[in-house]
Amino acid sequence: RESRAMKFQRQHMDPDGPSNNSNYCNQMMRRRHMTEGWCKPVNTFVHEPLVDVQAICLQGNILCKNGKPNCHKSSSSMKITDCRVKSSSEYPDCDYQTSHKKRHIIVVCEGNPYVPVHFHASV
Ligand code: UM3
Repeated sequence: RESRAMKFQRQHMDPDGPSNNSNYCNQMMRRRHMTEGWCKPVNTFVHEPLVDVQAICLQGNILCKNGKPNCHKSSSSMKITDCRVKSSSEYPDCDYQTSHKKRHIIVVCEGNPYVPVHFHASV
């Protein structure tokens, strides 16, 4: 079955992206299986090498909102795309707004090896 680390990569990693079109989120949210059973409301894709995103687990240790100490903030800003479901979207026709940004990202890391398992926020 899919590990939490693999799930993070499926949901949040697109190192070679984005293809610059406004349909990016509609295509990617479907291709990465986040439109099955519901339209996942908010999801961020990161356009940086996997090793650079994994390295965030060794950077700035911060408290997560739940009080746990395993949140980490990237020391540099990263290329990301935020996908947000439109209010007019109706399952199963999931319709997303695509926003390209450069932000610091905060991920939750777990396990051995200690790798990203959850996308927390961008700041
Ligand atoms: N989420 C993003 N980007 C944001 C905020 C939230 O992808 O800027 C995702 C991460 C969580 C979900 O999914 O929203 C609920 O917080 P995940 O645990 O599968 O990564």
